[in-house]
Amino acid sequence: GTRFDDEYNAAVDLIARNLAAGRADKPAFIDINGTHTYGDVERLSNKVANAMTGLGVRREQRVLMCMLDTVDFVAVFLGCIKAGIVPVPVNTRLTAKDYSFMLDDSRAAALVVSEPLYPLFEKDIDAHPDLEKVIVSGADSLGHKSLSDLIAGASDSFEPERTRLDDMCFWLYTSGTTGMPKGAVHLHSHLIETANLYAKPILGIKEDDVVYSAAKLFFAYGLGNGLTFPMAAGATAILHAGPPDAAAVVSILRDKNPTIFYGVPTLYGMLLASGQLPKQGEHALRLCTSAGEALPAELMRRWKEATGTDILDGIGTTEMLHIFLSNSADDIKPGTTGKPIPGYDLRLVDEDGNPVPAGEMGTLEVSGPTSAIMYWNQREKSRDTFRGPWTRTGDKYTVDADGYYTYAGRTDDMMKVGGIYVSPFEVETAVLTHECVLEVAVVGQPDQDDLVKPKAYVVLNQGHSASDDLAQALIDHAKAELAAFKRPRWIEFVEELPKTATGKIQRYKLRL
Ligand code: 3SK
Repeated sequence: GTRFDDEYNAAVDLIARNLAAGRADKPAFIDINGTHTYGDVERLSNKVANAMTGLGVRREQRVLMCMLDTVDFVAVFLGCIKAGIVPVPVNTRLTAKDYSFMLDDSRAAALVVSEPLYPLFEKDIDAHPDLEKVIVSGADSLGHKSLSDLIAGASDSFEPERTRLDDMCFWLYTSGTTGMPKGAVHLHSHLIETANLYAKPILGIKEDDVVYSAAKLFFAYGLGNGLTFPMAAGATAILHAGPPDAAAVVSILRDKNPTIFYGVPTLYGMLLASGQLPKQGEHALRLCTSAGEALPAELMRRWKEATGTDILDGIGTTEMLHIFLSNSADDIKPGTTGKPIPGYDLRLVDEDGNPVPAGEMGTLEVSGPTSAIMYWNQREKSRDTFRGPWTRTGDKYTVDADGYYTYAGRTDDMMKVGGIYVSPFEVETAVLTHECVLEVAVVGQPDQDDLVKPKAYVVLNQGHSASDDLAQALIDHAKAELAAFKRPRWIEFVEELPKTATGKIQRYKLRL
């Protein structure tokens, strides 16, 4: 076919640059199964590309990936991209209902799922008309195709699909205030752009870095941290398949010697509370990053005191793929999100979309080369977010005379819990199905570390009275309906909820 000037394949680039630099035998990823070199990543991703195309998955079709952080994730993500297939990594902590929606919304032709997560798909696996192949990664393939068998049987050389810079490359789902998640569509050019604009200049990532991201690869934040950035620089990434609890993270920091650690504020709080953090001299860290929600200045100070390292707080979005506003190593202002990263333009606008006067609070809009092009099959929501060159974040900010941005909440009712968006409506729906509940409103409330968690204000049905046992029963009930991190942490029983004349709940009156 015709050769285009803008021919480019993101997976080919991320691997080939390392092979060309003589890094075929250099460790690229270290996971539960050992060390995988850049040469291994080339071969594994070629095998996945051959296996997928051999199964009949075609260019531009979607492959839903519900996978733990191991080299299999890397091989499937990059292998699909090499073949022009569109991987859609999804959060591994969601419910069967969420996955069912994503399979239908994406019309995925194949699903690759890590064995421990398969039960969440099992019940209605045959109910998705477009889903033709199910591939299980793990020791037991549970009656489906096994990723390791497919890999073992496939050739390790592959002629990549001739994609272009502006071709659809991968999607990432993001939650909305109402309704179900939206698939943000990203292009081949976006991955390397995030490395060039953020990781190289702001983190100064280099070949001799060893990175560890507690944020998993399925998050936009984790994908850049643990895959794009180390590969763009020829560095080494540690992948941990299990939950990033304090014990696991502490042992990685102590034993695996990462030089860059990427976390979220909730985790920094947990690590500090553990009392087990390695002191300076007991770890190899040179830099840490935080995103997901604003990092309280006090946590930053305590981390520096405990470990001797700085945390660079920044903000990105799934839509922009990675961080566009950040503190940097030589310019940290605690309690702020820092300054715009060169290559991105930022502005604060009012409700009509007009820039606000200097010093006033406004909604943050970003312009830059990594913006998703749309939400799949969501014209109205796409038009509302992707406004010409500007992408609307929904976050409110102020900027001071020196150019530092400070987070000031959301324009909608969304909360960030442990770095992930949670819709109050979804939590309310889960509480409301309890027989004792008449009405409920959920808002974010700061915990002891000043980090937001859901709190439910509940009006009880007649005949039921408030008690601690009932509060716990409501939390347990919601937890059974929701992904666990979305459960309310506190219940407050009230006589009535504040409402407008037309009956709309005024959540802002409940926020402290
Ligand atoms: O939550 C963030 O700040 C973030 C950072 C990088 C990439 C994606 C996101 C949502």
